[in-house]
Amino acid sequence: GTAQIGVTGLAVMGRNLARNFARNGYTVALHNRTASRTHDLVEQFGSEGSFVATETAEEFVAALERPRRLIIMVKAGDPTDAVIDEFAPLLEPGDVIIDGGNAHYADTRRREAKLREQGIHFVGTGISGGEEGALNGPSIMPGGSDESYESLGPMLEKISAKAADGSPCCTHIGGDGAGHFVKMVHNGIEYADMQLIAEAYDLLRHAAGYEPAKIAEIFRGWNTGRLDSYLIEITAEVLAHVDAATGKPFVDVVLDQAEQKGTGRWTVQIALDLGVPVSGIAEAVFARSLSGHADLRAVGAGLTGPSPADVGPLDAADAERFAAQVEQALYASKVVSYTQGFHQMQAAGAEYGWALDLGAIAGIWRGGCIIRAAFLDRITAAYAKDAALPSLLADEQFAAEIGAAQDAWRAVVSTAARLGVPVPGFSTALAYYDALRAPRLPAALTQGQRDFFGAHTYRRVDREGSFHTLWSRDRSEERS
Ligand code: NBP
Repeated sequence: GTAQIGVTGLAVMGRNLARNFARNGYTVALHNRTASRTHDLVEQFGSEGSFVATETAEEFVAALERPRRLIIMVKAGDPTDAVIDEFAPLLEPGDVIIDGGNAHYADTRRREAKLREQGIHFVGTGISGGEEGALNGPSIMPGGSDESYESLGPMLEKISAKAADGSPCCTHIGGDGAGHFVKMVHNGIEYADMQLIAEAYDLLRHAAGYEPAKIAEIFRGWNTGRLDSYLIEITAEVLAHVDAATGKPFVDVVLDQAEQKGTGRWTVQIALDLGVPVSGIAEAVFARSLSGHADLRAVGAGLTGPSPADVGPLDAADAERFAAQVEQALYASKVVSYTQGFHQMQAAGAEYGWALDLGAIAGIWRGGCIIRAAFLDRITAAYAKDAALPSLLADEQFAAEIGAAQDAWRAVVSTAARLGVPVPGFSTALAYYDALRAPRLPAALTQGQRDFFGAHTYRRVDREGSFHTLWSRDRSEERS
């Protein structure tokens, strides 16, 4: 065969990825369960580069140069296993299967282990950026063996997005499921970012009393500063949009029930298993879930409490001051949610033996993906200064920035509480920050309660060992 790469699964993502490879000068073998998709691609886009259309699995494998590299871009889950089972028997040791779908990292670990027995490299690869990114340059997060990256890496780097400094948004993440794990956390952080932006909007709308068009302007202003990011940019676009049918702001005609596909939920589920507090991501997932419970919200409509309408909008000067405070609260909360997401990756690296380069991971999110942002350079810089940074909040610059933002952050959270505007993201981030700062936590009391009802024991601040108090007897203490 002559094709340097093959793509099987030619729906939107696979088709665009195949075109991206071809536009970058690679010969691309094409395959899809339903052959018409393959022929459609060649008919419509054949002139963009060199394609080899194939119909059967045997033809597809035969079209590939050795070692063979084939990308699976089918629906995640059972279809991925079905395709692996179809192709694996046709492959030889040294060949590389890349799964570019949104697989759960545990599935990737299982598939990698199984194919490794056959000498086949299985590279679970996170790909972010949707169909646009797949065509013009996504952020790419490949896991799998070091050896597989040697032959595959340069091709993936070539088709990836490029950051402002020209570096590719692709790096070898780590062994087996590391790529899909990191892609999952990326999505979790995306949920948190979106929730924080939504809360900022809600406060500007209801506490400051601004209209969506004005808020769009404010976001455009923020987008020239430290919050410069794709999500802030598109938020301004959405807020400025007017519904053609009604002439109302678009955001006012959309049903306020957010949906989700599940990667945010995975991030939180796994964080619970790893024992990592990712409260910002969790609140974002819960906020979407709560929004969808129309029944509960109907109950809530009858509950008493303050509302911004009782207070009325702020006067112009106060509204402007408040908007500046919201920017600070948003930035500080964002730093906290990235801190939590990076903690989760660090913990997973230790759990699964992945040597994750957290600075490089921030680096490849600078282009192509949904959370691309100027801010990521700062994270890369923090890890460049100290690769073993225990937390992003241990970085002097982040700590100083949050320190400077905190008065405004506290003012915003208390204003929200006073007016009855829900800000789960802002307030959980602040609670995390304050919990880390606290010289003593009430966890001591929790331990006492656990010992009381379940003899779960506790440790003391002044002596080594585990202790139990004989609560139902004379309340003397024994070593356990
Ligand atoms: P879909 O997720 O809609 O999957 C459609 C493709 O899967 C078609 O090629 C279909 O073949 C194939 N397929 C199915 Br379904 N069952 C199969 C089976 N049993 N055997 C062989 N092929 C099977 O496509 P997509 O939206 O392009 O996404 C592809 C992957 O990329 C997914 O894992 C997705 O989660 C991931 N992803 C998507 C995005 C995005 O923005 N859409 C972003 C990043 C990653 P057919 O044509 O014969 O039905």
